[in-house]
Amino acid sequence: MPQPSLEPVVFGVLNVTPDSFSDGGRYLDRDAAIGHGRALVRSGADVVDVGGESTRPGAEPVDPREELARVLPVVEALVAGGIRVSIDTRRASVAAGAVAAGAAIVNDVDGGRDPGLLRVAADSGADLVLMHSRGPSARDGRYDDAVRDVAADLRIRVDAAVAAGVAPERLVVDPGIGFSKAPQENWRLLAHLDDLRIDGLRMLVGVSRKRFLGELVGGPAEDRDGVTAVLSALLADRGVWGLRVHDPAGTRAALAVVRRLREAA
Ligand code: PMM
Repeated sequence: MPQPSLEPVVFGVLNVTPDSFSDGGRYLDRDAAIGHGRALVRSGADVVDVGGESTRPGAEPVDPREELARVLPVVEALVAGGIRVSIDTRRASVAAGAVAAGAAIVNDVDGGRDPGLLRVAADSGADLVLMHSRGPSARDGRYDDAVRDVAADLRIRVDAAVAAGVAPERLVVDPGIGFSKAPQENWRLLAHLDDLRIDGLRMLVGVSRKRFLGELVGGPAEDRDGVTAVLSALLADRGVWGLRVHDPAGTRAALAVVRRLREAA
């Protein structure tokens, strides 16, 4: 089997929220958010993933108008600067506004459960990331077998998106690490990504700074960038198409290490 290219698409995380778990409040100011989006690209991101609603367990839902008001000026400014933007939202209206402003990718942590969001993706021709989740908290998931169940859930989401008119080549699946999964379920999913593949669709994985990594290194979420980089590079080595990270430079460096090792083999 040919080796994966080790040139994954790196998504830099930009949360324009007061309450996201690792960077909440830092980029709620518009100029700070735009500046950080540009910095993410300078440090190695191919795409900036802009979100206006925290997905942390227990977070207050945001009115979609407020969510759009947070993200739209940021999307507009980044797109105007030639940056490829993904909009991280569960809401059709937010997806529509961001895509109209030039976002190329809709990243939905609800896996396209809202038919309106699927219509936006179908009509716009934007790429669509369908992330797996049964809810934001680890307690929301009840699995007989996490790998089999997540694969079956994702298949349903993919079929719904295709039925709504989204071309399969525009779809990306994501196992939703940390969403409705206990730590050992996250690790099992990561160890069995090949069993989650659907029809050769691209796969995005986001492990960055997540709580299950906190068991490996103590301290605050920002201290998990090192383990995030190592794990992300290992996932790229297994053929993952996209990596969603807070610290693109660290992941780029880890990818370079794996590449050197391969070349020397
Ligand atoms: N994780 C978060 C938010 N959005 N989107 C995708 N596709 N995959 C993820 O794993 C994912 C996501 C939560 O992390 P954050 O609060 O650091 O943004």
